[in-house]
Amino acid sequence: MRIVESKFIKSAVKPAGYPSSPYAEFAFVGKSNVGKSSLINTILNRKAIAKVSGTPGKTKLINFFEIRFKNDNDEDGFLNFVDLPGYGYAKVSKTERESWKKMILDYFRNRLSLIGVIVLVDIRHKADPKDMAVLKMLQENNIKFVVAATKSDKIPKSKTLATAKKLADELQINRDLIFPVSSLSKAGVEKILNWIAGQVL
Ligand SMILES: Nc1nc2c(ncn2[C@@H]2O[C@H](COP(=O)(O)OP(=O)(O)O)[C@@H](O)[C@H]2O)c(=O)[nH]1
Ligand SMILES: [Mg+2]
Repeated sequence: MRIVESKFIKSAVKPAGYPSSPYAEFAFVGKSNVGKSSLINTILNRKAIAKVSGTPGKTKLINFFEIRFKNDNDEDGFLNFVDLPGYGYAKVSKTERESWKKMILDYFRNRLSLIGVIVLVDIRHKADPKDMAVLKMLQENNIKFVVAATKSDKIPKSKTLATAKKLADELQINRDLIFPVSSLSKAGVEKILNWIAGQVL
């Protein structure tokens, strides 16, 4: 799969606001600042289609993007990418946490075109119960997922694989479902795109 072009479609909060696009959809979810917007930009070869923020906890909307790609036979195909609002920012109130959870669960349960979710975790951090709660939501709703262990450029290359495996064990997921990635060095980013391609092609 080769990305040809991508464009922002719209932001939404509730299912009524989701775009009525029929394309297979992939969503990116993870804690604020984990690197969701950066990974989307890197996969799409764009500098800032998804807004990268220095201030965590800023994106409170579900952002939809439309992607045109070429498959291996050079035929056109379309996908949607979704940048979901981040979680786990220490300063948010209980009410905000609850509304985040409702927004995400509504999305997981109501978005019929949703094919798979990329869950991002920082490769330097221990398994976080908040990430595990998201993985549980996905498993309970039979949604396919893969975990991108982000910012792999921040740890020595020699430790990347072992760290990712350990993280998979802590998260209680199959070790095949975790990929170390870096939006800075672009390491591993192709693996995420290949996983996406594998779900639709
Ligand atoms: N070193 C490094 N920094 C990253 C990487 N990805 C994102 N960042 C930085 O982490 C911060 C948050 O990134 P962002 O994509 O906005 O995270 P989001 O809140 O999950 O969307 C920004 O300062 C990025 O420059 C990465 O792969 N390596
Ligand atoms: Mg973001």
